[in-house]
Amino acid sequence: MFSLFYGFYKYLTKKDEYFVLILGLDNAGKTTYLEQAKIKYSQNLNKSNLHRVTTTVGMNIGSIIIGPSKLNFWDLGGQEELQSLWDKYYSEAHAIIYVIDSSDTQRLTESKNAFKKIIQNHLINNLPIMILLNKQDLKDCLSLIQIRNEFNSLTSNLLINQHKFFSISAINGEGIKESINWLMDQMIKNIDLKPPLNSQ
Ligand code: G3D
Repeated sequence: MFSLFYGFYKYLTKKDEYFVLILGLDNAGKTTYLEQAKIKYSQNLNKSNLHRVTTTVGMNIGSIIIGPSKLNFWDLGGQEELQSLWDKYYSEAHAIIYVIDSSDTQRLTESKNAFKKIIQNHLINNLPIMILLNKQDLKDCLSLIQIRNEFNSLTSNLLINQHKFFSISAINGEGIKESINWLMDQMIKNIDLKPPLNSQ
């Protein structure tokens, strides 16, 4: 009898696991985005966690549950010497989030170059790519249209439905749910090419 109930319990709690990389230059707001996502999708975390965010050095890991799916985020360090490690994670990933600091016009070219390297790698072919224009709360930040135009020469090589730009403010939590919902939908649509792992 116990094994019957245990089997049923296991069936109910089984999750489809997806792995999502959060990439972008250091200071773009990757860790803040991850912390906000955890807050938005969990009742146990509160905003005070945001004050403890420090720039990503190495890797931060976090996960959220959305219905029958578990999204595991790998927030990788964006410093130049750490960017060479990003491609080690591509084969495991189901999607990529690329975070840009919209207020940092001086580093936009550097960010474009880092993004170019990502999309040139064949391992990310067919993966959904979400480009987050962060820090939209700051005055004088670049708009979605301005950054999209800047990145157009690169994103024109991607399939239309494969990528999307979102204006967000990770610190205020604006755009977090909309962006994650889009990513979730894309990963589900992509299930034949990149199936999730099943786990407990
Ligand atoms: P990283 O993980 O990409 O390196 P962090 O970046 O998440 O550590 O963020 C770097 C800095 O940007 C942090 O400030 C953080 O509070 C700030 N930040 C992140 N998102 C936003 C945003 O949407 N708006 C604004 N105004 N700031 C943001 P500090 O001062 O701690 O370095």
